[in-house]
Amino acid sequence: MSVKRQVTRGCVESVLRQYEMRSSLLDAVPYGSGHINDTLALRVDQAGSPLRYILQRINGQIFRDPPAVMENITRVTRHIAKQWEGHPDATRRTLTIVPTLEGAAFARDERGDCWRLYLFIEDARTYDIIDSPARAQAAAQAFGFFMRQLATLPAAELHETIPNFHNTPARLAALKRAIQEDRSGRAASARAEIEFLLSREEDAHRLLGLHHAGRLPLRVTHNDCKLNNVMIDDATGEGICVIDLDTVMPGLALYDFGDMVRTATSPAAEDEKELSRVQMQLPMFEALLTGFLAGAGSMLTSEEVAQLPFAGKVITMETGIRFLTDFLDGDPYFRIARPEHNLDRCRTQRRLVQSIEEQESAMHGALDRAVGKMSNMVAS
Ligand code: ADP
Ligand code: GN1
Ligand code: MG
Repeated sequence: MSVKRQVTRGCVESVLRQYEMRSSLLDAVPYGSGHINDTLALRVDQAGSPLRYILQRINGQIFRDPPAVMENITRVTRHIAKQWEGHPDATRRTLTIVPTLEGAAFARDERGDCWRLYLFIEDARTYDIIDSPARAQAAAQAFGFFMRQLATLPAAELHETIPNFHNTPARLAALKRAIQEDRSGRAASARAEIEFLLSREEDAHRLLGLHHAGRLPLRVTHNDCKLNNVMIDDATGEGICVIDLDTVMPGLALYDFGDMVRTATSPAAEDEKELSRVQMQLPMFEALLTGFLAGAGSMLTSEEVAQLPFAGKVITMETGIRFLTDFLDGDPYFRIARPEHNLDRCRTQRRLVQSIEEQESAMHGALDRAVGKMSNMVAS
């Protein structure tokens, strides 16, 4: 089981000693709502005025090779930064790693954990729940464009930071193992969720099956396209910067699009207890399609486009499977704030899968409309 460690001021100070602004820290506060790493917003005194940074401790239990993660992030951010060279807003269009005094992309604390420092992207924010189709479209366009910007980065140059990350059949096998072991004696309380997820085995295989049949290409993908991983500009509403780059590695475009469907089409939080609030809203889905197609442009193959309505279902299942596995194993992976947190999260995923299944044909209709809009734009 993983040990969840506290971030102490001493720990932050020992890291900051390795950076140029070491003596000017005003304050450091926990930031964001991620489940894996620890994020802090720092304010430092820069010649009399405060300047913000993001400081993150990489979760070494989950990312077993943090230097490889940072090598990937360095490659990816440099590749994107080159494409923005000369643009007045260049430093808000991709993450900028602040190097240590020795020029490294990360620092280690006395316990050996790795930390990284980024410039703070000001006048923009992330949303855990998106309430307007316009914002969903902006976020999806940013993720689509991100994939297009990385199309020229050779996949072989990237490390696989978590092997089999979006291998849904392997995730299902892990769930079966967890049910069998029932380490925490919790399986009985999750009967309905177990049954629901185990009965969708065929769906779990579809995208990887198409990939193995040569019908879906491997690309450089983000692999964690949660809506709160894109910064939306406060003034323009544009999705300006894709963040949280730990899992950028070779993958399938559909898992990226699917995660947007999972996190942007429902008005409820991922851990909502009132399940009647969880639903796939078609206007949001259509906005995601429009944005993603505009951002990724013509790089998507016709098979990828055809599978867009299915993508949300498979990753919502997969995420439900992961939450449930973690619940059965005693919560070693995802950060929790209450004992049944992972079970609650699994239940929202289950409800969302049902909602998607109820609306499959309407989702195909939305795809036809979005593709039609794109071709009209290209033709005119
Ligand atoms: P996690 O892996 O825990 O989700 P993220 O990298 O997504 O961590 O960061 C958590 C939150 O911190 C984000 O949702 C975002 O609001 C904020 N954040 C991250 N990087 C920056 C940045 N460079 N500038 C401003 N805010 C940021
Ligand atoms: C984790 O770190 P965060 O909150 O962005 C997880 C994703 C899950 C997500 C579910 C490395 O993302 O894969 O989809 O939680 N990241 C990792 O909310 O496992
Ligand atoms: Mg995040």
